[in-house]
Amino acid sequence: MAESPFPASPADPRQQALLLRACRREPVERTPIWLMRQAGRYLPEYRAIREKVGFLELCKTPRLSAEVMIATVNRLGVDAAIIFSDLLPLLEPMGLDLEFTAGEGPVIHNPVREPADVARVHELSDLDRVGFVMDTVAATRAGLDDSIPVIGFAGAPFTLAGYCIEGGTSKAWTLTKSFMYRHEAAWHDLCGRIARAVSRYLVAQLDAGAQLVQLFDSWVGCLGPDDYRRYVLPHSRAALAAAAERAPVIHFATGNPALLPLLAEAGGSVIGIDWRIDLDRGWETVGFDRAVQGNLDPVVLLSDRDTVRREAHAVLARAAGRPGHIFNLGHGVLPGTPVENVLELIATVKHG
Ligand code: 1CP
Repeated sequence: MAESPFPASPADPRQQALLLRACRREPVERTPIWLMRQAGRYLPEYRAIREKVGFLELCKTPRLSAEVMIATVNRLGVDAAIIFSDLLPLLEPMGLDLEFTAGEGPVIHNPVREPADVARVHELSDLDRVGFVMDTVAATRAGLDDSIPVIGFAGAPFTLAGYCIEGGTSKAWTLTKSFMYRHEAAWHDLCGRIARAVSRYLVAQLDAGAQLVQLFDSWVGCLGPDDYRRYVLPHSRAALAAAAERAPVIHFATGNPALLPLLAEAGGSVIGIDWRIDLDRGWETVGFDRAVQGNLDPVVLLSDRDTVRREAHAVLARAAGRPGHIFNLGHGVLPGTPVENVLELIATVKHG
């Protein structure tokens, strides 16, 4: 486990980026930082673009998507660019009818509610219909310095199955969990289809020029460990395996720190930790032989600059200079976050 399967190639300057060295748990001169949802509604420049272009249309216009992330990275001075895209466009070529409605977020007009519905979730053999994502990866890569890795990403099987079944977002994911308990064979069939699609999609993003990928299991924290092991772990493992042979993989979830050792078991060279557990304790359960990412509460960024500095130092103190810490929030930047607090956080992590 301690040995990295992807040794640094000194011939490739991109592999020497700070963030990639941290993924490999090599010594670094300072902790790298990037933020989930670093390009979003809290930025006035982003809101100005969104006044002219719908969200899905923006995702499907690689030149604009790349521009949004490149401008954000340059403005914030973060150490990585995640591609500007979303979890859900992958579901469209699989047969789900997706719309982003103003104010309400994603809606799937033909949700999976009965076991028989799983048959209309297509295997994704051909990635052409999400080719715009690979074009976004390539355009983002082309617009940034070698020192800034480009992160590709996908939703994890549980989280994507959740949107398919609920037909949108949810607080408790009750329809999803009851489908899982009532129709176990159909659940595994659905998650198998999604895991195979995600696996191909992550590899295609690496082929297009991403240096690493992140798997977002944003809502799996509504499960306990036994259910994670039975219903989720095999699918997340299958979704990650092919990408993990090629590049670092960040495996991220929120909501239930008791799942951390199981996330690590499913795979990922870096495990994402949210704020519901202290970073050092979370890291211990993951194993100090694995890199971790996290874990400032995004709500801290709704406070003031002194509090932001204090809380950032608290996270760094818990990381205690061990190799393999990537600074991030425990979840995405919230709309309404003052940009000056985001800049203060980044300056604190970079310069103390
Ligand atoms: O402009 C808008 O109104 C759209 C807001 C927005 C943005 C900026 C959405 C809608 N998605 C995104 C971008 C996005 N989404 C990125 C790009 C990088 C960045 O902004 O820096 C990434 C990585 C995501 C991933 C994503 N989408 C996740 C995983 C991360 C997380 O927050 O857990 C999830 C759950 C989604 C679904 C999604 N996308 C958007 C909405 C409103 C939702 C629903 C969230 C929910 O279910 O409550």
